Amino acid sequence: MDPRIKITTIGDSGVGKTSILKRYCERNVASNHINTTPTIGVDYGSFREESKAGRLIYVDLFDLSGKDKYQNVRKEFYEGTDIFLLVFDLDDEKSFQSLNKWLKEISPFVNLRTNVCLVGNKSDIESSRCVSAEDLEKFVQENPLSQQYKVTCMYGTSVEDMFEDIFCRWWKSSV
Ligand SMILES: Nc1nc2c(ncn2[C@@H]2O[C@H](COP(=O)(O)OP(=O)(O)O)[C@@H](O)[C@H]2O)c(=O)[nH]1
Ligand SMILES: [Mg+2]
Repeated sequence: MDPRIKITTIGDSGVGKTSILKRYCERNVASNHINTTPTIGVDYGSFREESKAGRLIYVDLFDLSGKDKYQNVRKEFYEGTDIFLLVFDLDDEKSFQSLNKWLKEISPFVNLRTNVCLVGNKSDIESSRCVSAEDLEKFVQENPLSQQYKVTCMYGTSVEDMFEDIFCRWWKSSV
């Protein structure tokens, strides 16, 4: 299998897509604060990962703006995506309600080999969490998702752990 994978982020504006990618790409930087500016159309990153067994993977990462006006721009980048990160904000009900709209938008670009991973971000905000575990479970049951993750960009290693899990699964599926 091609050791190059394309990962594309989708989800409403403000859910933390850029923060997740920055948190991962800058994981060696000791900081609990990440500055992001609203994504204009698309941001792109590329990096190389190596498994403990020495296997390589080259990752092309497309961070797309969730704003309506960039819908046509986004469609130019969906083709050939291996893994979609479908991101919502655990603290923002509206971003959860939008998930179906996002699945519909990417559906022409999803085939049997495509993974769609659901990512609930901002797990650090406990007090006002408005997406219930039941609603989340129901959504997961009703939709063809490969995995689901809960992460926070504020501290800890949840984002790093998520990418590690994604890459491990990829290596396993390509033996
Ligand atoms: N509390 C909290 N805020 C976050 C987290 N991730 C991102 N944010 C904030 O959410 C806002 C939008 O983030 P951004 O990455 O630009 O969202 P995007 O529009 O989806 O790319 C920024 O103010 C971030 O600092 C998180 O895990 N926890
Ligand atoms: Mg962004």
